[in-house]
Order: sequence, then C-alpha cells, then structure tokens
Amino acid sequence: MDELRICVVGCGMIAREHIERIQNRIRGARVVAVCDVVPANLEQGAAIAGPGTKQYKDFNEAVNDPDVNAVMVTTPGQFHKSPVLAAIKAGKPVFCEKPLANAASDCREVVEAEMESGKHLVQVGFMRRYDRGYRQVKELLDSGKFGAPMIVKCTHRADGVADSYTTAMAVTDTAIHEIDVLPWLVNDEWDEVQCVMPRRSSKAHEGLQDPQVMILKTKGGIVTVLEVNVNDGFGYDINCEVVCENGVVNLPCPSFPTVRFQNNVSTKIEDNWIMRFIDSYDVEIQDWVDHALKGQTGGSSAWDGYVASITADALVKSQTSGAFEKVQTGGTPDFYQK
Ligand code: ISE
Repeated sequence: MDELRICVVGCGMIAREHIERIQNRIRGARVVAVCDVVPANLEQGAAIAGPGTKQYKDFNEAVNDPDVNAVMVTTPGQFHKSPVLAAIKAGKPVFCEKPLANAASDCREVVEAEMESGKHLVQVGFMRRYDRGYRQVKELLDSGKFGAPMIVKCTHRADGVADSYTTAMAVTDTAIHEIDVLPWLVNDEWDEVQCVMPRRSSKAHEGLQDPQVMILKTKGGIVTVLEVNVNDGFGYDINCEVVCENGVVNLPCPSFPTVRFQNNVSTKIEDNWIMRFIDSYDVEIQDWVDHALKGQTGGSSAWDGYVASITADALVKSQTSGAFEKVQTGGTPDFYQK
C-alpha cells in the first residue's frame, strides 16, 4: 500500500476536523469517501473532502468499496462497533475515535474479531498519547531518575457541557482520557477504582452530578486522584502532576503570553479540547497513516480500548455504590503483548 484511501464513517464535528486535516496536512492519505445517515452531515463532510468524494448512507457499502483501503470511524460511540467489525472483516485498517465502543461487551467483540483476523487493524483515537506534554512527562518518568511514581493528581475541567451530558458521561466521555493515558504514562495497570461525589455545583444542569472525584489505584500501588469538573466557569483546564520518590513532574500547560494589564498578571487558559489538543490530533492521525501503510497500528490498540471500557464500567458502578470496584480484564492476550 502506498497511500491510504480513507472512507470516513460518521461526519459529525470531530470527523470534519479529521477530514480537513487529512486532506490538507497529512502525508500518505486522502479521504475518498464519506458516509453518514444524516444528509446534512454527509453533505458537509463531502464538501470538506472536496470534489469527487463518494457519498454513502450505508457503512457496509462504504467500507467495502474497492476504492477504499482504510476506514475512519467517527460516529457517536454507540455506533462504533458495526463499522469497525466491517473493516476488520474486509481486512482494512481502521482508526476508531474514542471510546472503542460504549459497552465493554462491544469492545470485547472487536477484540475477538481482530484476534481472529490475525492482523493488527484497529487503532483507537486516544489522542493524549500523542500530546507533546504527556510524551515529555513519560520520557522523564521512563528515565528512572525520579524514582518510582507514587501519586498522580489530575484535573479534567471544562467550561460547560450540553444538556444531554449525563453523570455517567463524566466517566465514559471525559475521564476516559485519563483512564487510557495514565497507565501508559506510568507503565502500570488499573486495579481498583472509586468515584466520590462532592457538593454539587449550582451550575450543573438538572440531573447531572458535577464535579466528581475519581480515585484510581494501579496494581503497582500508584494512587491517582482525578477531579472531573465540567462547569468550571473559566475554560478547558487539563493538569497532571506525578509525584515520584525523588521528584515531582508536572504536565506542561499550552504556552500563552503572560500579560500584565490593569494591575493583573494573567495567562490565557484554552477554551476547549479541540484547540487544546489540536497538535496532538495531527501527530496522531499521521502516525496512524504511517503505521497503516506498513500494515501496523500505533497508539492505543483495540485491547487498550477494551480495558478503558472495563475501567469506565467499574467507575460508573462506583458512582452509585460509592465503593472501590475492581477492574477485571482477565489478562492481556499474547496477541496484544507489546
Ligand atoms: C472529549 O473527547 C475530550 O477530549 C474532552 O477532554 C472531554 O472533556 C470531553 O468530554 C470529550 O468528549
């Protein structure tokens, strides 16, 4: 394969970002087909992809188009599984946006199908593994000079969410990023997790518990405390501090000018996640393309997506039980051992 000819399944917001980036900034790939059941989305996706782009309503037809040799799945999470399975069946590399699927049982089906195919075809879109800051922190931790990590303190804050955002989504949509990136960062696996509910923000919409505090312990004994707070009133604010035996490593924040104005010194905080991680998405999609052209996958595997989903289920369970819940994966199959 010398070029990925991609079909994008699901043309919502993140898809439009990816189509634009593939057509204009990524080497070795182009979008040749788009697919969506909503006509307006389909039209928008096709318009960004440019003249000649094929348009499909049926993902099976799109994935099996002989002109298509790779698939990107950017539908809402509950519809990820079927097009991913179709791509595996067709033997085509597939990039699936996070989460791999909303239910762990669906992720398991994908894992089984991929193992049965005998080929590594699925990459899951957890872009933080491609963020420059996280990579720098990982390099420092991996150097060993700070000693073993013991505590990780994180915030995942945002300035408002849609009315459709639920208490469970604080885990399945938001904390899922930390759930994936932290074990990778500290080379460990989740053991047990707990969700604690503080006083509710008066700004949270009816029925939503916000903020939430999540405590996640690894098998190696590292304790993470994560604040998810999606009505913070000031911007998109991602922080991560790793306390090690000999030192403390902090995730760098995006750099903005420090402004002195009207008796204040201030620095901007990013507005939203699209802007905060825009560079990471570019690196991520280029890495997917580079790997797929060689018949490989980079980043998070289908197994990583499955483990993230099991961990999310345990946290959601803890939202009502209040107790620590075990994360049981049954062990990494040989196929996914690194
Ligand atoms: C989105 O995928 C993110 O990256 C954000 O960090 C998160 O806050 C949001 O809930 C997710 O949809």
